[in-house]
Amino acid sequence: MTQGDRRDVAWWKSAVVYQIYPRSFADSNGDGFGDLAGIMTRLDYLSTLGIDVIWLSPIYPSPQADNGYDISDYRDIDPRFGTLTEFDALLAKVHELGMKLVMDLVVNHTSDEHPWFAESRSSRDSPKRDWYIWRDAHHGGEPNNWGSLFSGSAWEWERGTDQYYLHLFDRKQPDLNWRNPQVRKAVQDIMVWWLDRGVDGFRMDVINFISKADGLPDAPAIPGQRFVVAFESFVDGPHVHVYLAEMNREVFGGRDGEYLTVGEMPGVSPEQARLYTDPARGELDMVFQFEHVSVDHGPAGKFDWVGRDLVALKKSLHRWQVALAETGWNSLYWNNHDQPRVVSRFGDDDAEYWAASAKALATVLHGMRGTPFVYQGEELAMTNFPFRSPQDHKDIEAVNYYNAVVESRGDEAAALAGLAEMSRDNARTPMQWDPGPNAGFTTGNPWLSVNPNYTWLNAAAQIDRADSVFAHYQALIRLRHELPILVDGDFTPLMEDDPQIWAYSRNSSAARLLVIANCGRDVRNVEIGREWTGARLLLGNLPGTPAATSSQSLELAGWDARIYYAVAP
Ligand code: TEU
Repeated sequence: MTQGDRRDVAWWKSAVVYQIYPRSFADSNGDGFGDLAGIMTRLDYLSTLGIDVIWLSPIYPSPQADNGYDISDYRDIDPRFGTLTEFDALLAKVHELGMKLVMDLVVNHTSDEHPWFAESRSSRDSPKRDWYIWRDAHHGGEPNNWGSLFSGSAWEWERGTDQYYLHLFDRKQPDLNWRNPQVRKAVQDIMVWWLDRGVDGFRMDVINFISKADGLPDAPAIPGQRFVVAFESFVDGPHVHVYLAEMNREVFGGRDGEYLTVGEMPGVSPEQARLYTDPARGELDMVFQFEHVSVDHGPAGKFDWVGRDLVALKKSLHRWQVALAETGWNSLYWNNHDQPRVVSRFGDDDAEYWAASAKALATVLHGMRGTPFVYQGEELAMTNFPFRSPQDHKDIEAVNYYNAVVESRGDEAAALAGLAEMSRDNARTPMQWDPGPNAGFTTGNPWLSVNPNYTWLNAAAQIDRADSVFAHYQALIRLRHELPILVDGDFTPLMEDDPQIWAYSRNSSAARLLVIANCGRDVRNVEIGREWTGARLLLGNLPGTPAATSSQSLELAGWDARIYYAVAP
């Protein structure tokens, strides 16, 4: 098959998804906490941006230990966010505006306050005992050396029944036992319940963690560490493909409709991702891989931040483009509720380059093959928060980490510096709507401080300006819808070892695209080759860029980014 024939009909291949983190998006009732009624008032904004799908981070009843990623009832709405009636109205309005809505499905674990866990912990004979992962003490201590992703041991002792339960995340997030077919059936029933309500699919939280290695073996020891996160024993575990294929069959089999499934998969390899997203296997449509958002992690983990390495970043994303070219499909993302803001992380958030660098990074991501995801505020180039003290951090991961460092008498100043760069709260500060009080997010007291730059960095200042970051995202989304080559063209990396230029081409039987960006402040002259002479500028991010190339070389100003179009040779 030639490229031109490989036209695929899956609707999500030309779609752009927008992630809402409801507690920080829009507050309608002044309690400082975003809600569904608030989202309702902002749907026109999303329509104007042009996105196709909304993904809502969890809105289910939850003790909110991990901001809703600890669910205590999968079939209702947390009163903080609203009611099921409001949800139905929101969904209807989303559909009326021609968009779709995808729910967050968090089923590697539940809250410890979910009735299933209350039942499971009540006795060793409970019919739901085996719904979670219980083990006896080993030599008077934890069953193995597994560490939690949120610091400390992954095991919590339960005095009542003299056993430990496993929690890969916080102790308030016990892991479900997916080996038990009743658990899998219960999850499938939840999914069907939401699909029957009209939702358009699911984003599945850490779904490649659901199958744990036989016997839960110790992780290879790390000197000086009592507990070790045992990735090799739960990432892409022994039965995960079987569970996902079963889920797909049981939930979506025989259903008519246009659905989207995306699995969040820390530690997934391209080879595994190809299996998860091979349409012939019937598991998932796409996955969120983590390689490119780990290139600035140091040997001691994410808070051991080592700064930007553009070549490593490019090579990582390029590797995924190539690996999933023939089979499978990529998601494309810079941001979500767990990642620091991209303009601060990989761009340049000093005033002079703030807008240009945000647009440049958006350009190189949206020019790739895959389904782009935009996280709330990214379309405005919201930045990291100026964290100073330990009290500034609300996130459970940050708090646990800081306490663990203090406890082990580590370097607290270094811990705070790492947290400032990498804390998830960077992404979670309230959405900046306008220059009014609390950025228009709430009339009350916001649950997390608004970034002080909201006075000039806000949606109202950008939506009607042709040169805004918002307008640039609008243009990229429009191109995704209008240009088939962006969806199915081949990908060829260019100048991969250049420490400052990000460039690649896209090719189909009919056309060619050159995506090129100067990811630094210094002006650069770049040889692009004779074949691009006369190519038409489709999109640029700086004023005054000529409408076509006139020679074999380009002069790129600081953070200059362009997309050129030419017919096939
Ligand atoms: O995150 C999974 C995950 O492993 C990381 O991205 C996590 O955020 C952490 O930074 C690891 O260092 C998902 C959710 O997106 C996240 O919000 C939840 O806290 C987590 O699962 C548990 O449900």
